Amino acid sequence: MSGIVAEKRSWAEPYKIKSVELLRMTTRAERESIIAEAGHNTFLIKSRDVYIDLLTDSGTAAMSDRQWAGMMVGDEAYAGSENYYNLEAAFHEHYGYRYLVPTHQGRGAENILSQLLVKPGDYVPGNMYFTTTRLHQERAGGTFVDVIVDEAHDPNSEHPFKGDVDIGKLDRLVRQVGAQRVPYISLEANVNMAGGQPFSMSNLRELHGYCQTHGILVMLDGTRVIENAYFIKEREPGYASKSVKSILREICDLTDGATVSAKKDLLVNIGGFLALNDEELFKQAQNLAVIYEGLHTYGGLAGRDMEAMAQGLREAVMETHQAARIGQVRYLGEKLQSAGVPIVKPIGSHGVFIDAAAFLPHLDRDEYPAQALAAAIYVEAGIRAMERGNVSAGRDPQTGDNRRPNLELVRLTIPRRVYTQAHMDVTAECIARVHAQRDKVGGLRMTYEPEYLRFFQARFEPIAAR
Ligand code: P61
Repeated sequence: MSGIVAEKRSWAEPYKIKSVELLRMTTRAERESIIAEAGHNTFLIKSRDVYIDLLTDSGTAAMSDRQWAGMMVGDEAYAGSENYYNLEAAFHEHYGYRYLVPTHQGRGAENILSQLLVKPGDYVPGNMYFTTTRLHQERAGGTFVDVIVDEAHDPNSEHPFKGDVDIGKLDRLVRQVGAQRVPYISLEANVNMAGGQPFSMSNLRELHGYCQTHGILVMLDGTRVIENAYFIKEREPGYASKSVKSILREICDLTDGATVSAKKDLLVNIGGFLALNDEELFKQAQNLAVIYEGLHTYGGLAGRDMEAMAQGLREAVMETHQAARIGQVRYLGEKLQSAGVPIVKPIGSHGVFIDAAAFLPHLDRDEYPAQALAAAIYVEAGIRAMERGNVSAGRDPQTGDNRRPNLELVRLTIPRRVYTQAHMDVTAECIARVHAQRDKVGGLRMTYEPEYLRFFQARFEPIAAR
């Protein structure tokens, strides 16, 4: 392919559409009462009331015809399902870890890993927190310590690898508490809370060396590791001619295991797994799996789900898929940038993250600007986004205070293979309209706060008009 078409449409979809799902339009008046009823929390809106659903890229992908065909060869035996062995073969080929424990989704794997490795009083460093990951570490008695590079906390930094670990920060922690109190580092690929930002291979190699010297395991959160591999190919010197498949293997070979939510990279609606290289740990993990997930050859999944996951993995490592996926996100991000909307830079892999603090500078962080902005975007056009700021960060377990993270973001998350370029255009136009009237967006007060992962179920009301 050559010429203008190939240049301008380099991310064109490598598939065509065979089946569609009809959407329902609502009026602004309907949406105003829907958001009030939902306590100004987009997690509490019914899907039928949403036009374009950018809440999450988790479990929302469109499956291919081959994945649907795989669903028909589900072997629903309680033990030893054929689909487990098919998944295991794809897993060995593409990730290369020795042992696989399927789980119902990512947090099932996080629960098992944290229970296995974290003891009360331990510290678990990580390249920024993720909500469920940190909660499982804390419930096992550990304390999470953020060791990501400073640039990750700055929405305007153009650092190409904002997911990198600051080895100096890690070393300070290890010197302070002793390596025996640090069972592993939790290394997330394409760091979600930072805006979908990758780590570099050179940083991983240095981390691997450091951790080997100190007897600390490197546990990957591989939920979006294939997208991270694509960024390495695009951005890191020496990787342009390597395949995404080989970069993925190189990443996994430098880590000791992984927790994965298959609902993202792997193009399925449900599923996850824990990957390990150590045989003893694997046996213990299989044993915990029967308490929390189901037998170790299905881990809470139907046989057909495992078959769809195996096929999803084969499709996820295709470069044409990644080019279209990341290209579409970038298309939306660039449109928003040219409309003057403040977003996290560089544009990440799974969504465009609006800088709500810059968007609504008149609101205090304890008036929840990102929560208020997500609600305003819904009212404007029926587009559902997600708060990723003060509400998501929760409270410090020691002091009970809001953590007030530096990043106060609204995530426009793009499901894989679901929406068209016109949907991206409509989204950008909607956000630009809200931006033009940003002074009118008022703050919120929290009226109900659940104890764990409060952002899912919290309720808010508008603070009286200013
Ligand atoms: C998401 F608002 N992510 O991004 P599970 N690791 C990573 C994830 O992104 C992830 C999990 C582990 C979701 C769903 C979700 O605060 C939230 O399969 C990097 O969801 O159990 C999930 O995987 C957990 C949304 C999760 C949230 C937690 O939309």
